[in-house]
Amino acid sequence: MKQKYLLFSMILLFFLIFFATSLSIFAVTPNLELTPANQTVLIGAKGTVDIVVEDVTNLMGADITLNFDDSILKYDSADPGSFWSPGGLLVFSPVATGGSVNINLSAEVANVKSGSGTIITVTFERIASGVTDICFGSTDLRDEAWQFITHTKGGCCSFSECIGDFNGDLQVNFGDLGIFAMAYRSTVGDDNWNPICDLDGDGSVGFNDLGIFAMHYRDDCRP
Ligand SMILES: [Ca+2]
Ligand SMILES: [Ca+2]
Repeated sequence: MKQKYLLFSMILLFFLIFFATSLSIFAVTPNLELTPANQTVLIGAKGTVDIVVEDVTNLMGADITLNFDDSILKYDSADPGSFWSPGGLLVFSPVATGGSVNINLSAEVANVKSGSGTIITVTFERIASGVTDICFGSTDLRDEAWQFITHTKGGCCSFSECIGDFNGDLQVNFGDLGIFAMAYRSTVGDDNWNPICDLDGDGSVGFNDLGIFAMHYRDDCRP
């Protein structure tokens, strides 16, 4: 009897592990990204950031906050992205306060969409010098039944005057290498995490970022 119980428990455990594994393999969690990860925007110029959703099912509403340094960037405008076209949005309401912009949107029932694409584009103007990043604050996605859609989100994106220039002197050299080395192998939340060193915006500072940094090493962006 005891053996039978043990056997039953083992079979149950096997199935639990099997299902948990297969679920994590087949279930794709929707993700939000900011692209491009890095762009060059000089003082007085504007740069546009795409808020991209990946692998979403029946997206109807979104409430997304982006945070930025308002001593360096000024919010300019926001527009619905190509994900929603053809068709329109019932609500599209961007509100900027200090160093953050909140965008609230809702599609018509007939225009609920699935898949991947740009849901919002946001334009900022550079008003001062310095490397600066734009990051997700709170994000809320809703499906056609207005239920919360569980999702992940990528790292920040940054505006530089010179890609690879982390100390803002418009040259990419040894000083920047030191800043990069400090952040190397860090991910969001680590003590040595530094979003400006995440040049591909994937939420960690790694080999790919080193490659991008190496490509720009010795760049001189001074006017
Ligand atoms: Ca520099
Ligand atoms: Ca990275």
